[in-house]
Amino acid sequence: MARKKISLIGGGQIGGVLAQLIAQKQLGDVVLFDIVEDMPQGKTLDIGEAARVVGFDVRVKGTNSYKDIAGSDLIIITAGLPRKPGMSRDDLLTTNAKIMKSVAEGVKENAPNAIVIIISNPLDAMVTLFKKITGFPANRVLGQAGVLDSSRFATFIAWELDVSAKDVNAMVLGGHGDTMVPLVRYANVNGIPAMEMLERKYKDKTKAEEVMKAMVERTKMAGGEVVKLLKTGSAFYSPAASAVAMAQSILLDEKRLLPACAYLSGEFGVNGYYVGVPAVLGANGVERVVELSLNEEEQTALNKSINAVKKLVEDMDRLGF
Ligand code: TXD
Repeated sequence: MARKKISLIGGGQIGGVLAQLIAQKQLGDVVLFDIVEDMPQGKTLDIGEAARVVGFDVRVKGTNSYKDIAGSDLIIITAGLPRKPGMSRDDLLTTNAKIMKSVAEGVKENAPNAIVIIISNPLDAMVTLFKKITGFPANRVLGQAGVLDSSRFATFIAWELDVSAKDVNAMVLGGHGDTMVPLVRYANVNGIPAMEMLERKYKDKTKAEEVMKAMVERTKMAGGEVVKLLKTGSAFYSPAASAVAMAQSILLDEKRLLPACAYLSGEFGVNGYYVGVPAVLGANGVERVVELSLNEEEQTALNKSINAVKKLVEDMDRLGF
């Protein structure tokens, strides 16, 4: 079987880690594209020279030409500026929409059959714009946010309960912004509700609720927490790892059920918008969106998040994108 080809548009912090992880996992040959001359070539040379010591056979190539992405099975886009301290993701809209426009045109012309995962912020708007410019079918255009937001939530729960993060399942739905919706009621440790374990730990329902609330708030602000510490950019190790989990599910047709920024055609009562929802990811990209029952409080929070996404998309339309 021929190797898969994965192109990464944007060779910055996340792009570099993506290239390294994909090579180490041997998911396929990697092309790292950036507009900065020599930088992607330098990074991929460095990553590639570890082939012997790590033990991988896939090839990793850096480029400044879109022609090199031809024939890609999968493309991951990180092109765009990251946040600086004090900025919200939405503050990046104008700058990154311009960048996304040129990227979408480059991808449409050179790799029209690829499945595309977008990471650039503001995420929900960038996915919407990419889909609009390329006209690619909805199943082949998706965004990464929920896997990371959910990993953050699950990891905080694992640290708090002193259990392996591998046994914690916790999902975050909605847009990739401050209105995201961590689903407390569904959070569990190998099936045991996380709230039940917290109540046993503290022997006090109110205290358990306070601790959970703090973890929910930390999850919502987790991106900003990292930005504040790094000062020069935003999180990149965990976003890259999250996109690789999605890429692997698609490339190996694992059909994992992961929260993804997916196009809704009536699911969750939403039509024609990209929102973070549970989705089955396989060889056809987003193979289906999975609905789940929400109580009134959860539905209200999700509606609020969906409205924030709609407003962002309207702002983008008004700016002429
Ligand atoms: O979970 C998520 N979705 C995210 C998203 C989590 C963290 C950060 N997230 C966003 O990803 C972040 O807000 C940014 O919008 C992107 C990329 O973050 P990264 O940390 O990798 O940013 P860098 O290091 O600045 O890299 C961006 C690269 C840089 O090398 C630029 O030269 C390049 O993008 N760039 C371009 N590449 C191709 N084409 C064009 N036009 C272009 N313009 C800039």
